[in-house]
Amino acid sequence: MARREETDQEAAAPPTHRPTSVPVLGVGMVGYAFMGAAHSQGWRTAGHVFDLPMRPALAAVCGRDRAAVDAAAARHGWAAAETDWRALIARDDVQLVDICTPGDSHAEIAIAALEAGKHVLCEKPLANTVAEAEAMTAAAARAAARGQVAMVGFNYRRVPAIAYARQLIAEGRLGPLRHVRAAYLQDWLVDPESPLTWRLERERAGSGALGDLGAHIVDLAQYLAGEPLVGVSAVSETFVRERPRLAGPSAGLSGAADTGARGAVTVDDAALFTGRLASGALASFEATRMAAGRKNALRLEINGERGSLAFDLERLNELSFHDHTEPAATAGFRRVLVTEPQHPYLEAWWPPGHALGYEHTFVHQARDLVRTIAEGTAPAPSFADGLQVQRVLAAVEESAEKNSVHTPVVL
Ligand code: SOE
Repeated sequence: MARREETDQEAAAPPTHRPTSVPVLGVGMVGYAFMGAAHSQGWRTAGHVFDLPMRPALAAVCGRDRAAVDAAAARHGWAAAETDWRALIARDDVQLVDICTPGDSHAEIAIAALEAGKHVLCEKPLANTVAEAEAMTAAAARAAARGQVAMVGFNYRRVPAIAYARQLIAEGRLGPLRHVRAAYLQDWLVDPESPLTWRLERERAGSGALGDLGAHIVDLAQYLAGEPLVGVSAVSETFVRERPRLAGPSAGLSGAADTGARGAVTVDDAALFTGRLASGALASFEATRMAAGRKNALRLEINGERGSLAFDLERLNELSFHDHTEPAATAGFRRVLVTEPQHPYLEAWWPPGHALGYEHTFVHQARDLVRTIAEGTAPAPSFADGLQVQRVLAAVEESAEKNSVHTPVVL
């Protein structure tokens, strides 16, 4: 049941303390920027909302700059701070390594952590190349034989409305699928003077909007459909090809100080691609950081023979459902408010109608990972799932390269 109002007696009773018999799961996190802050909140909160078989402990956070990582530890509630990820992995109070760094360090850190006997959570996309993702997946398979868990952080699977959409599709409420339509639209690069950060350099990020945003919608399309993409065709573009450099930790490779220097953008600003799923269903994708006015607009529509589902991350408590088996006179998309206790994850939160937010997806991710580790079940999404996404991204880039010469429209 959703958390109900306390009775007067309960409110007056002395605070009950959580059982201390639950074993501790020591977490060590590498990176402390946006994703580090979001993951920290998930680790802090999960054990206070869900009854978990292990209690996450924020043992240590790691970052290169001593002053900055000490400040991050204090701000986000980490017990210790390290400046070398190898020292973090070696800590006896760390059983799980959470990787929140740019993609160019995912493989090295994840493989070292797995080989050191730790569980791993790695931010998306899994890696910057298919080869790296393959090596990580092989290391995860070896580690699984030792009882270790490796998960990739596609957190949007843990939006209750998306998890519920997956349930409805798996139950057959849409029937055989015909289309998956996905877009992830942001606009933080519309200004050509937005600085050159690591996300705009291939060596650090692997790709641009494609890996940053496209990875999410590729994972969600395959997760919701329950089947992989088997072919893609793509176009991509870099509209702004150089930008001012920044100094400091978010700077690009050269980290040029305030010299006024400008650097080359070496990744895509936008990628549009179509795909075919294993069943023959068709899919279309848009990933861009140039959609002026769209802040975090991840939109999905799945069309089947018996009905359709639609979702917008900017209205993430809602799921639109059209049941095509209903009489046409009364059929149509209806808005399902996904806040009932029977909806995924909601049993632990608030009464119906008390909406959740973006940060709750990281609490759900922490809950699911702790349960997977305690129960010895297979992680989802696994590194193999992350490798499949990486293979789709590589195919998109290969197609976009070939399609750089479009079939001319004869005027
Ligand atoms: C890009 O700005 C970004 O931070 C992505 O990297 C995250 O994966 C997404 O959840 C929010 O937007």
